[in-house]
Amino acid sequence: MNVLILRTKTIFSAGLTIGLYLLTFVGHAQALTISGEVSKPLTLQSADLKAMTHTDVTAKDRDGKDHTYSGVPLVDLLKQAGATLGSELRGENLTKYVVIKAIDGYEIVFALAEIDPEFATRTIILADTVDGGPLAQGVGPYRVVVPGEKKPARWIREVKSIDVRFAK
Ligand SMILES: Nc1nc2c(c(=O)[nH]1)N[C@H]1C(S)=C(S)[C@@H](COP(=O)(O)O)O[C@H]1N2
Ligand SMILES: [Mo]
Repeated sequence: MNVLILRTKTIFSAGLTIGLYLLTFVGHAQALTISGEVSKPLTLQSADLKAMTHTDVTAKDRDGKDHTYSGVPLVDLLKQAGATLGSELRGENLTKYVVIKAIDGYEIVFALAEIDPEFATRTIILADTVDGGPLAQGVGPYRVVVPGEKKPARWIREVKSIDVRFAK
């Protein structure tokens, strides 16, 4: 009887361990949602992002060394979700902004016009690799990289969602 309980416990804790490992893995393969003021709300898996055209951004990190981030321009992600960009970015659509949220609750904002290449001179990306490899745990799987910004405070780590809103 006691042996049976012990075995059950062993099997249970083994299952729990495997479950936790799987969770870590699934957590790293985090999906990205794009929602709000868009015509086609989306959930992208890491394979979907990987398949999209990437742009490189080289910038200095906290270590003072150059690192090359590769990622999908935010404009392409938002276009895929049907955000009002390009010729549609005028009038009241210019009051739209994008809220990007991270797993730890950190949030940052860009005006839609900061992301549109007809306005912006820089390309903001959602990076999925740095120097050819995946982003570190606690940074990735996705991080926003903003070229030319003096402070990296909007380089939001562990991005989980992008929400387009009207400022009214
Ligand atoms: N998810 C998340 N991203 C974040 C932050 C945060 O607290 N949470 N802090 C920001 C701030 S204020 C800075 S200065 C940079 C620091 O980036 P680093 O840790 O790569 O140097 O990350 C930014 N991205
Ligand atoms: Mo910061």
